[in-house]
Amino acid sequence: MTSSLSTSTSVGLDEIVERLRSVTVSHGRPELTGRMDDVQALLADTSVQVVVVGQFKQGKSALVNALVDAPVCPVDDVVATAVPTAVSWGDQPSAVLVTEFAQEETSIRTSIDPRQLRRHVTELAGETGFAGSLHAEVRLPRAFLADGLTLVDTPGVGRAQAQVSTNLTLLPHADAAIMLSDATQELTQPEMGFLRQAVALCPRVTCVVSKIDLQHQWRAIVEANLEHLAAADIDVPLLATSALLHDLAGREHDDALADEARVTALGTHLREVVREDVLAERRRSAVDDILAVCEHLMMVLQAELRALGATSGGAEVVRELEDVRDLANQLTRRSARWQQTLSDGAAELVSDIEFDLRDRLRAVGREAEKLIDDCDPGEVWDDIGSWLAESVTQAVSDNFVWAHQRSEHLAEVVARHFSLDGRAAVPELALDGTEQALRAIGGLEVVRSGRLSLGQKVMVGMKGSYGGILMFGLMTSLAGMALVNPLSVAAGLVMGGFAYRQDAQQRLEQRRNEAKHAVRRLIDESIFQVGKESRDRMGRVKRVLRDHFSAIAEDLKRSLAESVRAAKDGTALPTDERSRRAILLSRELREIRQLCERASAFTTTPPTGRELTPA
Ligand SMILES: Nc1nc2c(ncn2[C@@H]2O[C@H](COP(=O)(O)OP(=O)(O)OP(=O)(O)O)[C@@H](O)[C@H]2O)c(=O)[nH]1
Ligand SMILES: [Mg+2]
Repeated sequence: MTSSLSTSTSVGLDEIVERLRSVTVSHGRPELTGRMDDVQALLADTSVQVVVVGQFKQGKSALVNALVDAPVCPVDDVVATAVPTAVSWGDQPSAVLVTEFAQEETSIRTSIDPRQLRRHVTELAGETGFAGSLHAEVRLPRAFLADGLTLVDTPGVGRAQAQVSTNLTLLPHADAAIMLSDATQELTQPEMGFLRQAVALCPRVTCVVSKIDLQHQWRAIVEANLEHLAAADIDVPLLATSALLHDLAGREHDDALADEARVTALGTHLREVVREDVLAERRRSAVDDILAVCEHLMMVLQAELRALGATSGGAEVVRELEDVRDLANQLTRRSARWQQTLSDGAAELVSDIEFDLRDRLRAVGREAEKLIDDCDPGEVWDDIGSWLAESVTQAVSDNFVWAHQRSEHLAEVVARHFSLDGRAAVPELALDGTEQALRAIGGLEVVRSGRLSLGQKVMVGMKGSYGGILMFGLMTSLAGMALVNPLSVAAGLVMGGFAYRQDAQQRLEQRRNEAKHAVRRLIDESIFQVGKESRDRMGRVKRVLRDHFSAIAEDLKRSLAESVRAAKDGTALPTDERSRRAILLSRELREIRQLCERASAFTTTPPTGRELTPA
């Protein structure tokens, strides 16, 4: 067992990884070598994906174009973006349409002419006929993208409810997000709702007030938005831009106008703050892995050193070996508890999520009933239907986001079983779209409009007036008048009107009852369908976590077995070789410790200032 370690103070993280990797090779630990390969790949990855999200027509595509200084994403007053489009660096302009299938690894890639993107990524494309999800990948030779930045233009939220879900599913995989809201008005309720979800799913969200050229008072809008963010306790930077002015400034080579457009400032923020933060986090995660691998290696070295330190052949050797075995068993028991934590945690999670879903949807139901009590549902049933669809979608996606956060928390709790200081990697969890669950919900039943035809109105009135004429006619006939006389006809008219009004009230009540029943049925069905989907989803999350942590448990088991083996080997050595071996191992141990320390120093780099104000 020799090592190629040397002590140098100016060693970079890559070099530490390289050295540690060679130690894992010399120790014959392929699983640890594999982990170091992953760390190398992580450090080599400088790509940073930023998704641009926001409501419909806020200028998302125009902003992406302004940032890359090229008319790549289709911008239009009417025709909307329908397919997420990732724009990244390439030495030649190119575009590919990618269809992915959820249950399969395969995807279909079709090259297209980048100038024809409009035909493929907007509403003009129509349905693809594929069941999978579609996105486009565009490559451009632009300096702004050269160091790995990828901008993803997305369909606007708000036109189709399903879009909320598609955009939400993009967020957990993205490194950062830009949430756009134009300067024509302050952040709206739905925008705040979406922003809250975005912040929960994506670690670096930047708010952008777009189209400031349209609004003289844009600073007031920015101020108001900052207040909304503070009131909602959302701590994200907020910038203001105008893609239009940026474009104009570019064409006229007007630097002052370019400054006013502020798109360059946003670009600088993305590259210098957001990108740096992403890379720093990658470094932190690499350091965590390095420390974990060091721990595994040191465990084996320490076990052998202890065994070597024992007096040869005596009872001390046996005791040392037993100690190492004890330690091994203790650690195995500790890590065995993770399975229990995972299954208990997952069961608790399922019931909490179901409770949360029921709670949210029932609240929507109660609000709908209140609305129905205040109106004639027959007249505004379509409006109630759209309100209900929007509210159910919001409630379900809030529930999905919450479930996602809870699952991530569960992964962290399980991870604590694997290391003394709770440092173990947690897997990335995907957020499933809500559309599957929402699609399964049947529509809202129709409630009659309550409008009567002229014939029906006459019939209702006649029923009342006939009774009136008869009653008064009989009374007046006692006074010697004819059955149908002016008095009895007048009474008939009054009673006819009364009957009509009473009947209308009864029919309104009936419609309200029908409407409330329809709402209750829809809410119950939503709870059932979404609950089913939610249980399936938790099953998937549990499988991902179990596979991930089983692999970590395997590594730990291997290190423990190695420790016992190394201790045995150590005790079996003749006395004269023992001290030589002990010197070698101590040096190796010291060197690994030094690598650990140096690696740890990389996580203490001061964070870059992220506060940016638009003024
Ligand atoms: N005045 C002005 N108009 C802008 C600006 N940015 C975008 N627009 C206009 O706003 C409209 C919508 O712009 P898009 O970039 O297509 O908006 P979007 O958010 O991508 O829209 P969807 O993808 O359909 O949701 C277009 O008519 C643009 O010309 C801007 O900075 N200033
Ligand atoms: Mg667009």
